[in-house]
Amino acid sequence: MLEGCVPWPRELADRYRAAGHWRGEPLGALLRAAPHTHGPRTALVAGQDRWTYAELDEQADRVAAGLRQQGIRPGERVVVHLPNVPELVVLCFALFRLGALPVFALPAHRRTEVDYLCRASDAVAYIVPDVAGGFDHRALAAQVRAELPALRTVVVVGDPGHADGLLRYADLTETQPVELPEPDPTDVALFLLSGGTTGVPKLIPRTHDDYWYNIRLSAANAGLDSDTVYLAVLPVAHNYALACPGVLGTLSVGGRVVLCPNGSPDEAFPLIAAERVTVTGLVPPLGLIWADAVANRSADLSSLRLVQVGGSHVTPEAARRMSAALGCRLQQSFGMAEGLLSQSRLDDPEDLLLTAQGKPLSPDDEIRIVDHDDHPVPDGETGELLVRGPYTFRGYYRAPDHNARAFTDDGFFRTGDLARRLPTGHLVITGRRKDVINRGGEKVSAEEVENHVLAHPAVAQAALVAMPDPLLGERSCLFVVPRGEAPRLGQLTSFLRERGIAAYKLPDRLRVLDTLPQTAVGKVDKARLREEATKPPARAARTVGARP
Ligand code: OOB
Repeated sequence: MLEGCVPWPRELADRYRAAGHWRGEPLGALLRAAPHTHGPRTALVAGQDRWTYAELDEQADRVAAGLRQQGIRPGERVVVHLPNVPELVVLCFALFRLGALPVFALPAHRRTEVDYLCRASDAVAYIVPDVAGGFDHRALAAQVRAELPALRTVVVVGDPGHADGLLRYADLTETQPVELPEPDPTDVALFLLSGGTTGVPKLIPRTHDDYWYNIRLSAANAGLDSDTVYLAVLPVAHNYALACPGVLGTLSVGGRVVLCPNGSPDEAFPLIAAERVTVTGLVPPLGLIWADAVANRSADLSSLRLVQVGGSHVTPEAARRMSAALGCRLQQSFGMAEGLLSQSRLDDPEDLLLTAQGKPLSPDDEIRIVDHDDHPVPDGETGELLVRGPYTFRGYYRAPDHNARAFTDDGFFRTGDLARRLPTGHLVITGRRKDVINRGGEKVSAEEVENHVLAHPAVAQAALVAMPDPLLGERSCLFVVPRGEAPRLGQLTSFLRERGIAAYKLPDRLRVLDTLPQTAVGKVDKARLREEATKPPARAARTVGARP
């Protein structure tokens, strides 16, 4: 296995193979199998453009050859930073076939995250759009490249502009396909990013074998088949829309993928009507926006059969509203880039569907729910969710110290999520032990933001916590102890923007205190701060001794 990655122990790997979970097929073949049966069928729709399976397959071969001609070799890492454009799907297969390893950055990521991802993965190439969401990625790419000599190649999808040495994606597609050695299916196929536990996001290696199993399981659980039309609303660079079942799940069964540039009803509803979309995946805030929008316009959503909702907590009431407004079945989806997927079954009774976050997908998902000492809690009680299984990774990339804490001695991953298990095997996710704010599905590592805030000269101490929000579920509240005059929120967010971090990480609210409350052992008392964050500022100021 790639250096810096942790393999499954032999006994477990043998078991997963014997059970037929791991089938020894490289992910590039996921599309290759399809042309025989689905060749002339439409695989991908983006705007006015449509690709058949055969065309997509050929494009992937050409781009694989083109990347190889650029000197990119099997096992090397390529940071892919694209919005929902067809080139992202082609590149995904091109890299799988070449055996080079995509590292998927999220569209919202900016200089700091990209710089970190390139360094942490030792990337040799970086792939960007020209302009996306009003942001010129070419300038960012040129800057990152100048600072990182290991980054040999920058590819621009669209117009490379005038910066030196940026390669046109269109040139890659001109290359004649070449015969390429097949990558080892037991080895790493791609890297996903963790939602963040401590500090910067960690890299999660996923193998061909384990990811394909993830794709197969979730496609089957959502009842996908060649009549499926999947609308990719969330970023395809994220595991949920990529493979749970998402784009790869749909293509694995010969269905059709429709790319949506963003999830607003204005964009999505006409596409649903025009393409007769049957399945999509949303985060809860978007589900609520859609539910409200349906009432106000005459959209034809009658083709929708299943809407997945996941990525952050959904209340039973919100789930009920979405399902009623969208007029189709809901599927709760609790998942993580690290592996485990827990999803509702198509035949779950209504109450379970609304109140539980589904059931783990594989019979070989081993679940433990434990107390602070790693002892299993009594059945039905809440504890931290630990997991081990055929598509749950065994270690973050090049992170042995962190891995020693993130896993038990017998290889169970500590998810940092709090859960209880129902007698039916369904999981109810009740909260979180990890220091993360889940902003409607976008994960913000408190420590990462605090570290940036601490670099501001006016800040002596900083703590970021979640505060409840009716739409997003949570927003972030930053508590600071100033040095001298207190900074304003606008000053801090401008400062953070200048440091080049993704906009969703910017604090939503600022509270200024004289001191941060501490626990008995002298750590910042975040539970107390979370409580304070819910109170009106004046009362909070009195309780924790903030400045007048
Ligand atoms: C998905 O993946 P990530 O890696 O961005 O985030 C994982 C974390 C989980 O550990 C949990 O804290 C939270 O996001 N989460 C949920 C949830 N789904 C994820 N919390 C409550 N309810 C849910 N339904 O977010 C992801 C990956 C694949 C499929 C779906 C979501």
